[in-house]
Amino acid sequence: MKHTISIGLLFLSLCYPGFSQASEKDQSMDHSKMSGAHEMSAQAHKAQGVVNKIDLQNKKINLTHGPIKSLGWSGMTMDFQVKDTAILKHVKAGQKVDFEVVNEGPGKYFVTDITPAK
Ligand SMILES: [Cu+2]
Repeated sequence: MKHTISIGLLFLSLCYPGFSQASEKDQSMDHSKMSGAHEMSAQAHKAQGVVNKIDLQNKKINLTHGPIKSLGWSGMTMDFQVKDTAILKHVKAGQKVDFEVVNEGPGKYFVTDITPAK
């Protein structure tokens, strides 16, 4: 009987990573599953990736990025917002890039710097 209960708890914590974190405001984005470290904002996270699409009108860039350890992210393809589209002038779709991400709240990830990979 005791055995059954602990297996059940293990199952819960494996299937619901948020179960023990109790942070509801992070639920708006998939990344909430990967990290509970969203509180430390304004830090620039360095990453590498490939540009898929640049959307100057909507100030967005779609990137396939590698793992970003400091954010607790694994690699994926996603949209990022940019504040200043001037930083996108030096890169184009299909290009390998080095970039920096700043998290300014749940689901708000901005690319603040992006350059062709060396
Ligand atoms: Cu991502």
